[in-house]
Amino acid sequence: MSSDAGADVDILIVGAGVTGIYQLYLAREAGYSVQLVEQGSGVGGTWYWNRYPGSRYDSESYTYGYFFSEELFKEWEWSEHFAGQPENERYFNRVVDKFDLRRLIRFNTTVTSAVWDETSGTWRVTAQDGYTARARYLVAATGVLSVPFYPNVPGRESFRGEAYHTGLWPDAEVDFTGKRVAVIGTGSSGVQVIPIVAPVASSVTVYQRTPNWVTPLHNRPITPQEQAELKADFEKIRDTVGKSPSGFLHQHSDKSTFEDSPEERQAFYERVWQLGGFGKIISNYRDMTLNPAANAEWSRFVAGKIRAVVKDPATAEKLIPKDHGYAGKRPPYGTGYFEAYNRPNVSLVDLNETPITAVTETGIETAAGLQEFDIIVWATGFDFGTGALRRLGVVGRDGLPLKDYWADGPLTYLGIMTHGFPNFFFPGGPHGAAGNNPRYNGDQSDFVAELLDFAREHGHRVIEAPKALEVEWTAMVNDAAITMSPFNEQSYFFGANIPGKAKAFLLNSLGRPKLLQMMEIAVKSDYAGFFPGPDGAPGPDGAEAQGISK
Ligand code: N01
Repeated sequence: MSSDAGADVDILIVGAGVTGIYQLYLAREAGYSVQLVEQGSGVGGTWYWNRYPGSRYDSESYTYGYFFSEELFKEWEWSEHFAGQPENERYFNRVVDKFDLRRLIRFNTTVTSAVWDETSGTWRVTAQDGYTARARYLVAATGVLSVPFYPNVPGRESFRGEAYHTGLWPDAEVDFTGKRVAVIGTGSSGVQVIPIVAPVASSVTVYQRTPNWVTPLHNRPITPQEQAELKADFEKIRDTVGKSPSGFLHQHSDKSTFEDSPEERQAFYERVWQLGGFGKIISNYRDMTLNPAANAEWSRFVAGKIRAVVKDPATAEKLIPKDHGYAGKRPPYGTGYFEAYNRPNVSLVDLNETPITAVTETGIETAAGLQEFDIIVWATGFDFGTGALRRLGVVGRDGLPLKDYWADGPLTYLGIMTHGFPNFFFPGGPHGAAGNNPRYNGDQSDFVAELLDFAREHGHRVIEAPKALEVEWTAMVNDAAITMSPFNEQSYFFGANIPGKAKAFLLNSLGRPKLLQMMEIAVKSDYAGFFPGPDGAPGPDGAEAQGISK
């Protein structure tokens, strides 16, 4: 189907990451005219931009990739249980080529504004290079971890050596051999980069403000037998991750911490310790994240593991978190991370003792003096959740900018739509996921695709989330942030890492079952309330029509 009068394309998608590529596939399959615009020169999103050494999945590779094509699942052989960035980027390239999607993608296109035009019922999208397009539907698949954050350190720009942010890593190889390297930040990115750089650099100095609960990823190659089993189990794997609350294959435990004796607990913890990646949360005692005493037990166990690895007791103590229990922030999964601190060329600077005062032309200055470097790695994170959407220049009904509507935090319906911004969708955005992201984001893309099909079939040209449903979902998300979420308010999930950012919860701790249940209610009600009248008047009250209390 070609686009209707007044629009260049039916659907314009922004972002060629895991979500945007899937939405593009769905749109093309459904016969819409569709274009995807991407800021980078290649596909992969996170796996295009985060090409720092050590960058890899911490979801099992085969649960992160797509399930829409059995052929793709069976033909693509991941080399490792947690594949590295180059392989992940190759995978997304393979997907767009296999399904002939590349010709629908316009690269090097940085969207600067997207303005809703009430008269034509279209979005007018403009990019930095002068590109413009009119689209009936706009899908911002811009990701939650896509706007790198640099702290405002005096003199940052004056450094004359090489400086890189993990989230904006160059394509050309960075040679660390024999170099004096500073790594600032000890989140998942810093934890991955440090052990890779340490063996080749002349020195690595880690600037740590807050330690994290790092546990082993337990990555390893996928054996030929495992490859055969993965292929044979396609349907089982697809159905398990499709139904799992977290989107992983890890089994949930139905036991609570103190049902076991201390000895049984120790044995249980040792078994959980051996699980890959997020198994340490999902398959742990079911009360581990929410019962403070249970959380303290597991955290103590992990602290013991850290002390057993790090030879210098003072360094070990600095590496053990004291301000939050396990999963109070998003825990990194590492390979050889704590071991790196046993190397004579790796040192730790505790920024609580000696804060950074400036970056100079030659290095980093703290209260303890200046240390000179050849390379500074900024592993300082992202403007999570709303960062990309608030920078996209989205202006909705009555000229209202999205960044103003969300000034106090995002207001969303299912983390997919926001009232006052018709025909605008952001699967994979804030309030959506809390687990294996591609699975949640895929649910949201499916929801968008089905909603568009319904609108097309029934002749609706304007789709808008009813205000009442947005209020309902946002309140549920915010309540669950207090009652169901393990995350500490200092976590970036509350926007706490960005100076001046409104403190608001940016994830969805209600879990996937709730998300799916709410989607089903909307579908069964024939999307009651989603289709405003021809004059822009709101549709019927969606919450009432869907039987949801306000
Ligand atoms: O970022 P982060 P990240 N002075 O925000 C420190 C995903 N991911 O890029 O904790 C000094 O976690 C900050 O300190 P503090 C994953 O979801 C996945 O590492 O704010 N330090 C912290 O140590 C992950 O959670 C993988 O006190 C400053 C660090 O910088 C998310 O991306 C791999 C500072 C930032 O840590 C983000 O991870 C990588 C300052 N002014 C990333 N400001 C996988 O394994 C900040 N910091 C799949």
